[in-house]
Amino acid sequence: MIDFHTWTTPNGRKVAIMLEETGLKYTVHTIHIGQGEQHDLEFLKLSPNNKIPAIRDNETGIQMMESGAILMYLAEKTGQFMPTDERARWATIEWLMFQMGGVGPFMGQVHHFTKYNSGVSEYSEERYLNEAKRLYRVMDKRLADNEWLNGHSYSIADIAVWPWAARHDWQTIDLNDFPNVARWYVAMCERPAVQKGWNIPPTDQKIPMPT
Ligand SMILES: N[C@@H](CCC(=O)N[C@@H](CS)C(=O)NCC(=O)O)C(=O)O
Repeated sequence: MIDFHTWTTPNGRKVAIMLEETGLKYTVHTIHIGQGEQHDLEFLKLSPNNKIPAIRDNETGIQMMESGAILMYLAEKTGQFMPTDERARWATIEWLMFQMGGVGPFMGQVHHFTKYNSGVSEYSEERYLNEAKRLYRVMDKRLADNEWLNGHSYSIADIAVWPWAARHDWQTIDLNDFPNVARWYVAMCERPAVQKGWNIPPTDQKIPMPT
């Protein structure tokens, strides 16, 4: 059984989707980040960086923060969503790192400035939205020739990126401008584990669909 500490955000949803996809048994512990619960001392023991998601695997005693590391751990534990072929495995890690170093941090800033603090800093809104658009172009090119980001099969790289693309409405991004991303996005929306993972913890938010 895995203890899963999370909230209704893209980084939390990556792990929720992975847990649903793998069929692992888990218990959800909500950390309401808007109410500062990420700073509770008990949570800090699990996540020294004060951020969700974090897990404790009661089978191995391993506990961990950082969503990318957690996805790799769960992939290794279950032998799922990380190809064993050497090239495909490294391509998966490559695109997972693209998410961790680019998509997450920069799109997170778009949410901060464009969605929540619009009008505070025109420079920041423009800078981060331009970078987000550039990242969507990179993905669109990749997905023009590949069904999945690693060029091989559905993997933790797709699971890591999708929850960020699922905020395209917050980012003022029209997915129709990125038709290959839109095709990939809709294919993922059809997966039951993605739909379930979106709703962990339960939320009244709906998965935004391209119009
Ligand atoms: N690199 C971390 C980022 C985690 C992260 O930014 N989590 C956000 C929610 S999506 C959070 O807990 N924010 C609370 C805070 O910053 O106080 C990961 O991928 O796990």
